[in-house]
Amino acid sequence: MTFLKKIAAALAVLITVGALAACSSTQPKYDAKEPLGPQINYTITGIDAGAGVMTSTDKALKAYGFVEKKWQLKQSSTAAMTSTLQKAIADKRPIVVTGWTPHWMFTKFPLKFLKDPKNVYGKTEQIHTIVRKGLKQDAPQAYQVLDQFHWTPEEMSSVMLAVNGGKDPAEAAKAFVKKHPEQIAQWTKGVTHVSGKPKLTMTYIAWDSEIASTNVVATVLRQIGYNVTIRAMEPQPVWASVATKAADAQVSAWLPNTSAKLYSDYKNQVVDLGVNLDGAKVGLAVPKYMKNINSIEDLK
Ligand code: PBE
Repeated sequence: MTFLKKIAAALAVLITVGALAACSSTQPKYDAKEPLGPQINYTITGIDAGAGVMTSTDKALKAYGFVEKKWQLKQSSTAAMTSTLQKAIADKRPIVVTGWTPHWMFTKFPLKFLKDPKNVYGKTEQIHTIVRKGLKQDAPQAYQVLDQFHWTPEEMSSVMLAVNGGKDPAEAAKAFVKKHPEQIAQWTKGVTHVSGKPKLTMTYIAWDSEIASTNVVATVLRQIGYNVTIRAMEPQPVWASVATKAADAQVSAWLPNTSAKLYSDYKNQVVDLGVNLDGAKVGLAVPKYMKNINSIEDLK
């Protein structure tokens, strides 16, 4: 018996040690005394290829002379990027990501934007509402709501956080609309209820910010009587759908920088209703514990 007990105890110790070893990461923590590049394989963790922040980061790598210094931008998705970020932060490992606000990554993680002395990403961004030509004549009430839709980064973040917390986007949008009657009154000022359930289509890119804004606007348009369909697609088809009148509106044009290419390709075929959100920002970001990395120049 005692012998068996001893074996059992030894096994327990072995299992515990093994489990601990498996838990603790093999990758080292951020070392402020060493150059950053080799610590992260000269890699910036990015998102999907179609995103404007990826185009801007390619430009930044060139502008700061990092391409020759073997820096590279890794493609993934917002979900993969934020998951990699979360793991790195849990272990205090170094990481550089493509970042933007409004987004819950800045609420959930201790992140900071890197200064951008060459101004590749621009200072701040605005998000514009884009509608199809002829919408004003065909659906004046919807046009007016889309034209009057305007909110703050904090408000958009609150919906994004709810969705990130597991809420269905349509439910999160409904909850927001219910909680902000004065705001909705402004968006629907002078608008009358429409009859006959006219159809309306909005297209969007399945980024957290666009999921939030599109669902909120769709909820308000439904309340005034429209039969609204929302369709997720890639960035280029979102613009093309509004240009060809296959869709009526989209609320996800990040300008003047992030969506610049698509905006210049399509601006003559769509109607720009102007800013729906002010004070968005795009750039490179790192965890705050990387104290001596404060500018893109510091990646050198
Ligand atoms: N984003 C979020 C998008 C716009 C919205 C910053 C990832 C981009 O085009 O980069």
